[in-house]
Amino acid sequence: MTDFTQETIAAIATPAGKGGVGVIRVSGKRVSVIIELVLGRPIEARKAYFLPFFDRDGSILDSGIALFFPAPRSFTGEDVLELQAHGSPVILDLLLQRILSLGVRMARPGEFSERSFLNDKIDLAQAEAIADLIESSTIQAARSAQRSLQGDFSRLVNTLIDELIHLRMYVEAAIDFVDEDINFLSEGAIHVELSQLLQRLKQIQRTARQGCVLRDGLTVVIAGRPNAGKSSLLNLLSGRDAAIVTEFEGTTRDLLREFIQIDGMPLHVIDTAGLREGGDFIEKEGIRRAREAINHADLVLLMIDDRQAGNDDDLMLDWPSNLPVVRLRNKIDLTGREYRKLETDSGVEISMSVKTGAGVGILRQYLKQFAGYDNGAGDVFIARRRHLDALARADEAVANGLWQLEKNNAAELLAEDLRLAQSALSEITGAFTTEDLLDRVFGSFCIGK
Ligand SMILES: Nc1nc2c(ncn2[C@@H]2O[C@H](COP(=O)(O)OP(=O)(O)OP(=O)(O)O)[C@@H](O)[C@H]2O)c(=O)[nH]1
Ligand SMILES: [Mg+2]
Repeated sequence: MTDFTQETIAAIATPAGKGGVGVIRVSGKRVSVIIELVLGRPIEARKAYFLPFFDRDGSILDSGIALFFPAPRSFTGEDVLELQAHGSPVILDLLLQRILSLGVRMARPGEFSERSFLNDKIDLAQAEAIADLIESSTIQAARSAQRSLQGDFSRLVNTLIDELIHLRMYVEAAIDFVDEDINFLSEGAIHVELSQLLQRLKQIQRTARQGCVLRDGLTVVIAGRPNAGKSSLLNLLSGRDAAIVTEFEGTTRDLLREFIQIDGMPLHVIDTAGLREGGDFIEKEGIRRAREAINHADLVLLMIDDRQAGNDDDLMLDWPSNLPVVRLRNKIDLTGREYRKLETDSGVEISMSVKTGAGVGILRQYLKQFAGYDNGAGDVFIARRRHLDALARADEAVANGLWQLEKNNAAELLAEDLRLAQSALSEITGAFTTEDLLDRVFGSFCIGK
C-alpha cells in the first residue's frame, strides 16, 4: 500500500522545449501543502480549476489548470497534483523550482511509474508497456504496447502461473502420499496437464517474440562481394537514395544504416563494404566493420551477382555457425533466370533483380515470415528480451520436470522444476522482483513518466 513516509516527487512531464501547454506532475504526501501555498485555496478531487500559480512572495508565476487526484485513486496511488501551465521552458522551470522549494524533490526517471507499480496500480509488464508505448516507432508497435498496458500479456502469464500453482499442489500432495497404495503421478493426468502447459508456453513465446520484433526491430545485414548490388538493395528497401551506387567495385566502405518498415514491421537494415581480399587501408577497415556487423546480425542477406553465382561459400567461413543467411541471386535481368524462392540444402535462396524489382516482393514476404510477423493477427502484445528470457526459462524448467517424471518418476525434482518455472514467470509481471531488476527497468524511463 501507499507508503506515506515516501518523499514527495515532482517533474516536468511534457517534453523539453516550447509548446502550447506544459505539465508539471507532483506525487506524494506534500501535495496538500503545494495546493495550499501555490494555488492559495483548496480544490476538489478530479475537477479542473483555472487558477493563478503563486510564487513565494505572492506574485503570480503563471495561470493554468490544476487537477488533484487524491490517493489511492491516482496514477501512482499517492496524492497527485497536475499543473498545466504555458509551455515555456522558463515558466515551467520557475514553477518547478517553486514546488521543489516546498520540501519536494525532483523525480528520478520512471519514478512515477515505479511508485504506481509498488502501490499495485500496474504490474511490471504494464509499466514497461508505458515506456514502450511512448517510444514506439510504428503504429503496430503502439497498438501492441497499448494491449500490454491493458494487461493482455499479464493475464496470459497469470493464467500460466495459476496452472503452475495448481500443478505444484497436486505434485506435492502426491509426494506426501507416497506410502499410500495410490500413486497419483503414475496416472496419465499429470502428464497431459504438463504437456498442455508446455504447449501454451510455446504459444505465448511465439507471440512474445513477435512483440519483441515490433519493439526492437530485426537487424538485417546486407553482405556479399563488391558490386553485387548491396547498396542498390538498401536504396530500394528504404525508398530513398541513401547509399552511393556505382559500377565500380569497392564503392561502399562505411556501414550505412536505414530504419525501414515492411507493412508496419520495423527493420534495421545495414549495408556493408563488399567482401574481398586486398584493397587499400580504408577498404580493409570497411571490410572489418562489415564482418563485425555480420557477427551481430539477426539475419544476413548474402547478395550474389547471378552471373558469378556458385563461389560464395568461402565468404561465410568465419561467420557465426548458427547465423541465418538468405542468398539473394541478384541481377537476373542479365541472366534471364525466373524470380523465385528456393529452399536448397544450404538454405533459402531468392532470385531477384533490384533493377527491375522482380522478386523483391518475395524478399519482403520472406523477411516478415522470418520475423514471425503477421500483420493480420491483431493479438500481438509488446514484449522485451527480458520477457522472452523468462518465458524460455519457464519452458525449460517445465520440460525438464516432465522429463524427470517420465524417465525417473522423480516427483521431488518435478516439484522443484515447477517452482522454478513459477518464479521465472513471476519476474515478468513483477510478482517476484529484485531491486536490481527494478533499477534496470525503471532506469531506462524518461523523467516525468
Ligand atoms: N543489371 C542490373 N544491375 C544491377 C542490379 N543491381 C545493381 N546493379 C548495378 O550493379 C552495380 C553495383 O551496384 P551497387 O549497389 O553499388 O553494388 P554494391 O554491392 O553495393 O557494391 P560495393 O559497394 O562496391 O560493394 C551498379 O552499377 C548497379 O546499378 C540488377 O539487379 N541488375
Ligand atoms: Mg555498396
